[in-house]
Amino acid sequence: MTRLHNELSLDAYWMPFTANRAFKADPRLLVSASGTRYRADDGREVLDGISGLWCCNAGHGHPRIVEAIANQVAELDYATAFQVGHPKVFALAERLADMAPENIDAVFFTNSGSESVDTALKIALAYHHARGESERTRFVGRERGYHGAGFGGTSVGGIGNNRKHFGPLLPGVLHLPQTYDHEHQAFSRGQPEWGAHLADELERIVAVNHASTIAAVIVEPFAGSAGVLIPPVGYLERLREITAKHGILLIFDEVITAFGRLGAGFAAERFGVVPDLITIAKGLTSGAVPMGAVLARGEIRKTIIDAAPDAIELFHGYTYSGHPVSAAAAHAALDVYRDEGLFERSRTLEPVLEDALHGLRDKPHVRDIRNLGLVGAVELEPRPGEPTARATEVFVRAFDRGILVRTTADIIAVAPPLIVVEDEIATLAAVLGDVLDGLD
Ligand code: PXG
Ligand code: PLP
Repeated sequence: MTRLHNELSLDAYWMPFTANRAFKADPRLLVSASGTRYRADDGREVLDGISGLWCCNAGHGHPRIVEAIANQVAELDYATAFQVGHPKVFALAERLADMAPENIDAVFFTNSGSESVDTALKIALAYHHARGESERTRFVGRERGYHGAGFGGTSVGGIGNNRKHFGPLLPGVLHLPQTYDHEHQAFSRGQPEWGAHLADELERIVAVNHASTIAAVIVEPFAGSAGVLIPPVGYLERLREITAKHGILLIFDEVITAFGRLGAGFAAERFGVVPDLITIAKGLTSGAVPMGAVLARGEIRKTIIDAAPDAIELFHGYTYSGHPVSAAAAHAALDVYRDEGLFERSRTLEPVLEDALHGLRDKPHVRDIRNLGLVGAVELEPRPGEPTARATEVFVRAFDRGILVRTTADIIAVAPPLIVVEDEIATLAAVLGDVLDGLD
């Protein structure tokens, strides 16, 4: 069959987070999708093992989401959010406030996770400023954290490759140690028992820098991009205690963890730990159109608004904040999550995915397997002298065998749509197992 890319110039497109030369030498094109499956340009079906990119939680092309988008673009394609509004976005904010943990009831819309993170960092600074503590300007991120590609998110992020070419970034940023430890955590099912004490490093950071200089701590409830690092039992609780004690805001970056990935609306709910700010994107619209948001404690917004003269209180926003088409898509995605019970489904499938992945334990090169909710990772021993090569080979071979996964370093991540069925989870694990069997 003629593959589309033989007739298509691939030259002009500068691909994001991609090895452009390798891709263009051996391109992979997806041309359509429905449910849990993509179709590639050679006609093959590809099972989506990573929900697009951790975002298509309701699967692809859900008729209710498609219809909502089509109707909305015809009815009201765009309305500025600056000094004007439209009804759906107000209703969406109410819905998100109702879903969010108690006291988190102010919603600021963005278009992506990166914008949500930069927005949350700016809100944290504005909040302290409004309280007369404008010397609180430092942010604390975490090693191996990913918080998007903006300058703020890159600064608090903790993945060296993402930072190394971009100069000094935001001043004053500090990083907590990462929470993964092979010796103490390998092959944990669910949250590892070991590692809560790593949160105490925040006390050391506070002691050295003084709480009065620190605006906020930002962490992913589990680190996604860096390879599925699950928080140790008690770790997030301890971060919450220490931040509260020192008047430091706690931001949960829930761009991946919200909307059912952990079997609940938010990781905050699953872990029973309530931060001050939550960043979301991805699953908010099930990935169908871009949208993100920051959810804030009402008191944070009130403080900023009350401190301002009777004019614009927060000088921040985006042309497409609260875009009508995105708002319509988000309403439809939330309807689907509710009506199809997808968060509960994620909880039900959690042990199925756990058993399937841990069944790969004795395959060649496997160094660790970990999981929580409907997400898991298989970490491989790197090939000597060729880090990342093994996992990259798994990615390519799995794709050729009709499975889309995500790899980072030598870690294979899986996070299927919440509509996945047990047979598909079995297929996913079986194909990965075969691919590992055939690997040098
Ligand atoms: N925060 C977190 C926790 C994320 O996972 C972002 C922010 C940025 O969102 P946008 O929508 O601006 O991309 C993300 C995005 C990977 C991978 O390697 C993960 C993401 C993006 C790209 C690749 O798994 N997550
Ligand atoms: N650059 C220019 C020249 C602009 O006029 C704008 C918005 O008006 C932006 C950047 C920001 O774009 P957005 O609001 O879509 O983030």
